[in-house]
Amino acid sequence: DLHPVRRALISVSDKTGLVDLAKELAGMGVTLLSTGGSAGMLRDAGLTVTDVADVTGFPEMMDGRVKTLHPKVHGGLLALRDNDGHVKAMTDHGIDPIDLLIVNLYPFEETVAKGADYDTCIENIDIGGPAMIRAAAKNHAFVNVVVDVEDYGPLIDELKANNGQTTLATRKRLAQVAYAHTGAYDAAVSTWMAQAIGEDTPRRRVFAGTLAQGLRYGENPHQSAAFYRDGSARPGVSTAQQHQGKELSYNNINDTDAAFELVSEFLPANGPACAIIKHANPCGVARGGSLREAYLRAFDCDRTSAFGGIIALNQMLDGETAEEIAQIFTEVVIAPGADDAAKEIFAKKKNLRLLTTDALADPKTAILTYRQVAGGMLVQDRDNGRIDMDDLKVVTKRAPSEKEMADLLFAWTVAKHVKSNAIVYAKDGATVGIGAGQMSRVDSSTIAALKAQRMAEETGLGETPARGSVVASDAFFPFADGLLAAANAGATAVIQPGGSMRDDEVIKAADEAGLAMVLTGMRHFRH
Ligand code: 93A
Repeated sequence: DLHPVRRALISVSDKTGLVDLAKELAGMGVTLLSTGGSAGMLRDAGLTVTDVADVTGFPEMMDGRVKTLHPKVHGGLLALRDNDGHVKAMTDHGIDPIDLLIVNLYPFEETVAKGADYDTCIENIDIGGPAMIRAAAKNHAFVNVVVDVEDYGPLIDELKANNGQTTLATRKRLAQVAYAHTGAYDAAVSTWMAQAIGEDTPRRRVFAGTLAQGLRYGENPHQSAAFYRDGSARPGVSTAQQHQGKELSYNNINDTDAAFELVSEFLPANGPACAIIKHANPCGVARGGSLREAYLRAFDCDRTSAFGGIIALNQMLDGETAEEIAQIFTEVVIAPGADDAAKEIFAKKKNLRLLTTDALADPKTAILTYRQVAGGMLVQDRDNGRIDMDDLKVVTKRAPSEKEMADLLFAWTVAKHVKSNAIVYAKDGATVGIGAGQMSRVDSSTIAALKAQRMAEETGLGETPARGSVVASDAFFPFADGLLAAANAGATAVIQPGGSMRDDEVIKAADEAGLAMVLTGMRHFRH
């Protein structure tokens, strides 16, 4: 299944490594064909190149829209070398076989990212390139197709090791990558077009990704798994730099993402913030004071659960905070930077993974989120919903104090990142009890109050920190019972969307219990 490379066609937009590759090929006696810009560059480097225009007998025309779309090219790529009819067709029409195709496409996504106008984006849709890539990939029995600069080196190595030939296994692998490449390219075009023409629900939608890393296993050891990037390069776990520790696992990546998205809600300008995540839910979040204090107060919320957790910080990790974090076992720490003192302290904790990003994630970036269901995908805008003071409606006789209001907004922000039904108690800019993921809101309330009680025991507080706290609910209280549970636990103020048929009943109960309550008019389900 070895097949020789005698004739190569080179047509690349990204000309990185091109000359070195072509020199190696020429050195092995491979004939080089090439299109305008690529041919010019190779000639400038002193190489002998045949213009594709001379092969086809047609000049490149229509601003380059038609360069390689010709039977002399496509016949050379598609002909089965062991098929008499195909061989006769080649002879009859003067078509020479092409054994190697080196193509990378017009930079469509880069053009869109630069904010180019509609016509410029359209002009950057490559047609001839994908046509050749798909042809060469189909004929991988004989033809090699290379679409990634990173494959140049291994290709040359293989040709050298096999006397100018490649194996069928290599050509199959290259073909698989090639089809993913053209597929992703058209996915990018289609995604851009949907947006450009204002189509929120296009009849067809495509998704694409590039392997970031293979994972040892998935959510459980019997599931294989991998991590793919979507090309958006959003700050977070997909772009972070890992300084130490074992490879991230599937669950680590999922939890680290949840932690970083949550902590990114808190602007560094408003002070340090820390979120500790277990199983994609926060088990403690705090803001204000020093970074070390924010960590310690997040930790205090649920010390037991924080063990083996994932910590996200909204500011550069410093030595004194690292010192505290190093006291217990933590899986991952992610922050927008870490100073030398922090790195030195962590260096002694071999199992701790330290990740740094260049920036926090912008919680307002409009992106789509996807969820798989049997036979399909659910697509929605990411929950970018945010409220400020103007959106809040005080519905009780008593209005929240300034301090209560600050804690209400904090608790509400955290609740957005807690699996529904979410109940979050907060006090002095820190969570003191979180109830997550229950099927009944009352159960979430009970668990949150229980957690606050547990916090009192773990930290040696005289009474439950729920006393004098505020409480957030991600969706409305359908009955007064959930609200009363919060009042009984000691909460003094409540934030919730409102909108229940029994709002009046719930408001009346709040008034009777002396609670201050604000309605957001916005819900934060998270399932
Ligand atoms: O406009 S095209 O879609 N029409 C073509 O026939 C064609 N053939 C190759 N673009 C075409 N290409 C692309 O030109 C290649 O995919 C590559 O990205 C680029 C290389 O052009 P040059 O060698 O002139 O820099």
